[in-house]
Amino acid sequence: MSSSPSPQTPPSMESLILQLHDISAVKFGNFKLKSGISSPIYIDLRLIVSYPTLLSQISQTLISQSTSPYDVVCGVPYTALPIATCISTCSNIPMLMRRKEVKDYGTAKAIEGVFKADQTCLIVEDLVTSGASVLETAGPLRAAGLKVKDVVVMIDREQGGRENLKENGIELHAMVKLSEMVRILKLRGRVSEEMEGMVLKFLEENKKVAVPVEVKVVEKKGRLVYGERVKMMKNEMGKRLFGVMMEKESNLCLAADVATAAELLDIADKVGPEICLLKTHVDILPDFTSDFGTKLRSLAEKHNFLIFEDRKFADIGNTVTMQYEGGVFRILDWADIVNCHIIPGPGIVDGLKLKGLPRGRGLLLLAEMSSAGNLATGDYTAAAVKIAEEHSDFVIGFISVNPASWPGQLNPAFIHATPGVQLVKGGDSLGQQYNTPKSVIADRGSDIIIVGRGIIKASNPAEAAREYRVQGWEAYKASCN
Ligand code: 5BU
Repeated sequence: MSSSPSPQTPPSMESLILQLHDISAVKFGNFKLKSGISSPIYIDLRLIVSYPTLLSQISQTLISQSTSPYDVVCGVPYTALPIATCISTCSNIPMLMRRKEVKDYGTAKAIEGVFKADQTCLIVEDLVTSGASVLETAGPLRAAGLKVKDVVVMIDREQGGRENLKENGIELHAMVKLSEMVRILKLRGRVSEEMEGMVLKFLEENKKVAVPVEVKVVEKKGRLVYGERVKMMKNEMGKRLFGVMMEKESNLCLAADVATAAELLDIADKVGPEICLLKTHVDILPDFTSDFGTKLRSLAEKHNFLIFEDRKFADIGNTVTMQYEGGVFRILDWADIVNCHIIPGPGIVDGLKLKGLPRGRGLLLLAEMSSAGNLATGDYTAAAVKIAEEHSDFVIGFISVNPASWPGQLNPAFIHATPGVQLVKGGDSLGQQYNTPKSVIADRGSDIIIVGRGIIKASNPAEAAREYRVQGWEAYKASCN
């Protein structure tokens, strides 16, 4: 490398660009990009870790960009991590790290480091094409409550990143644009005029690289109201559920885990006015009789709630058709909604849909669970989202715990129902973990609180249910503003 200015003096842009060319971080020729298209220019900024002076100079140049004030910095993994570290140590501003592998934002830590919600985080990136990688980092930072307004980047490839980021409330500050960089290299005799022309033509022809839908994140300004979301729901039962929630101003589901069918019908009648949904475990009722479904349905009609049998189907498609329709319980006849694990793969949804869709039923997928140490995390949760999208005629949403922290934007058509809710945070002796109605609805982005023992063990279950309903609904209204 040529002699460089001291690390304290920001070097000229031209010197930085020439140094990047010297170390072959910028190459010209014919390269096949990850997207499959051929490019006359290739940029590999991973190399800069081997050139500490250059790394430090680049970091200083990035700090000198004028952005909104920030409290913490976070590099987009992996190439920008050392740059962010340099920025942090030079400016004495704390750094955060986003874990790339952790998709289980519900329970595991997606963000490492110390911060407070409402602090502003500056994102640091090496190269921006569409802006998708920046958005993948902005998502979990915002889910953790941080504000993300700016990203500083070494090179802007001018292929739509600036616009895509702007749409998501993030301003791009680039050290240099790709076209400027090539112009400087041509002026300095590093590339021919012909090559400059090829690169400019390539940029012109590839101006807009779209961001995949799943990584678009919008700043959490307030959630869409149920009245808007109901229009996006494809399944009729899902539409009805949104309807009941709005009519009754209730996002409360009672988990009616009582000792007998008689008690269940009794509590359903008492708590009915407060709930949008009543959840059963029909296989725990010793006095189940074949008219149970008819009796429960008449209470559901009387109080305008839907019935959700928490059966958690988990077998192959063919078997679940029989479990859903047949046996002693004949769940299909009386349950508006059932749920299933996705461990067997999408065939389980096909099986349940075969029976349920013609009867106008809906399905919730278990994307997360509330119990400590459960395995419905990360890629499993992501797979549930994918299956739901592919079966949105039948799937109405998810059993989830912290949907606000899932990567990417949530599809507002889907309803999230969350178990593990009590008025105070805590747990039981068998692994259940409780969050409050407010934290579940307002912070974790869920729609429905599922409450069992918080209501059924209360001295006055109807009164307790009213309290849960009011808290849940207030949290929903607050999160819409
Ligand atoms: P509780 O009494 O509020 O802890 O009851 C919770 C209910 O939700 C109970 O019926 C469970 O079977 C159900 N549940 C849950 O607690 N956690 C989960 O992840 C799922 C269901 Br899925």
